[in-house]
Amino acid sequence: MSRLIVVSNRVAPIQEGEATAGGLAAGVLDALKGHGGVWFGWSGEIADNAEPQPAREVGPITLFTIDLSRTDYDQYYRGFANGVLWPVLHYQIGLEKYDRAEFAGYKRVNDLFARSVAKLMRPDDVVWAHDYHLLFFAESLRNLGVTNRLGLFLHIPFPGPGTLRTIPCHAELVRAMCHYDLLGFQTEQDRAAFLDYAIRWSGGRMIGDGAIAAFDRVVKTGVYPIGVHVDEVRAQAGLAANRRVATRLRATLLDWLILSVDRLDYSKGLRQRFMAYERFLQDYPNWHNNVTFMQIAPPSRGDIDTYQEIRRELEGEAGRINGRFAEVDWVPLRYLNKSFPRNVLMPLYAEAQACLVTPLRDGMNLVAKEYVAAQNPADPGVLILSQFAGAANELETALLVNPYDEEGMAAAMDQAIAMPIEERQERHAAMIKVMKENSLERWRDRFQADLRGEQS
Ligand code: GDG
Repeated sequence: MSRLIVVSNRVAPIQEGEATAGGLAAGVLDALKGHGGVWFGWSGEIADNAEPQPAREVGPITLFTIDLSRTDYDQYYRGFANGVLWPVLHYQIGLEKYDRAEFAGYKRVNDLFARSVAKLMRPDDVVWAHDYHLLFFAESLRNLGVTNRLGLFLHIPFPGPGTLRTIPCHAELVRAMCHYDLLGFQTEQDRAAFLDYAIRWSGGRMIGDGAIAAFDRVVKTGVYPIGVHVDEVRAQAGLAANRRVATRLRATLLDWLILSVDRLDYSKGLRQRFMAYERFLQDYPNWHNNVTFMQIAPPSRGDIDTYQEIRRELEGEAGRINGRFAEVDWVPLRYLNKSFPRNVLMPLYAEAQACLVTPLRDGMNLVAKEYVAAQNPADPGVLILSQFAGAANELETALLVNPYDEEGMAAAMDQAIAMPIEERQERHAAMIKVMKENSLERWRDRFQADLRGEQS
């Protein structure tokens, strides 16, 4: 089989024998472990004379990383990727901060990645790029004369043309994406939005089997919902050695635990969720003293203004809600602005009778799937899930909510806590069935088969 080269903004810190990572990293590692291959990306370091680092071998995987200069980091990563693409692709156009120099910096770093990867490439290698940081990467490689098969999987949503067109360089973005051979999306809605733009605004033409002809190229598009290792999550959640923190937590709880776990990001709908919980405490006083809502929110992108603002805002709201409802022996909201090792997190999922996953938009949302996977099938908890998470397309028996509807979310919390065991079991079994079908292995294998032009 031809060699696989994976390219992503960051290369996950991997060590042999380490507990399996989540999401992207787990899928990529699986894909590379099988037949070996190369993983290329930014080292996470900022250096004035950015030079590629020496290769590092981890089992059959060769890791290549590159440092970024301060200007590249500011323009490519903080600027265009996280100040324009992240908000707009999550439909948050009010947060978009476009700057031409930053867009130029984004393309410059895509060129830098392409030049570095081109040096490593053999004639029959296939390249699998990940996410919104690398929309220009294929065009950069083509400009260097590379003709290998190139695919991109977009982990985040793709919005309709009305939203995308608020990005001043929208036409260039879509043209650049068409230099890939395969574009993978999380949901049919994302793929349809891309095709809508490509056909109505770029003169593209459907040619069957999800492929379009545009810009003198043929691009195949596909839907590949990312999954989790269901059995592995359940095993991690139940392992006695992992359960110490969960046991300590349980000892401090009065009865019910509602849990949320999200990177501290405005797309995750944390402020709306806090408001909905306040509404729940106000409208359903019968649960007072019995319910605890715990929000775990590891800080992320802390050097970007909008992320500092949401952090300040949530700290204020958590204090205000507790000030309003807490009793001497009951703190209704616990807000933990820190991360936990994965093997501690999975037992925490198992401990919670309900999980609130209510992003305003999300490509997939793996927390929702991990929570379901971690449950005891005989006495499972209830997933309350935003209809705007990609996962809602598969997890139809979750309690689906609109994250902009505080009363609706409050009612769902009440329904979740009061739900009879038979209904919980039924809903959970249906979700596990879908998740086993759409596993992480299937995501990895289907994308690679399509990228290599094989039958999946
Ligand atoms: C992007 C897309 C898409 C969270 N807190 C801790 C921790 N986590 C882990 C979770 C989960 C992962 O991080 C988060 O994944 P999500 O899918 O929820 O969200 P994003 O980070 O925004 O990921 C998303 C995903 O890519 C994959 O395609 O689903 O839509 O935005 O695995 O468990 N892990 C540890 N400690 C924590 O405190 N160890």
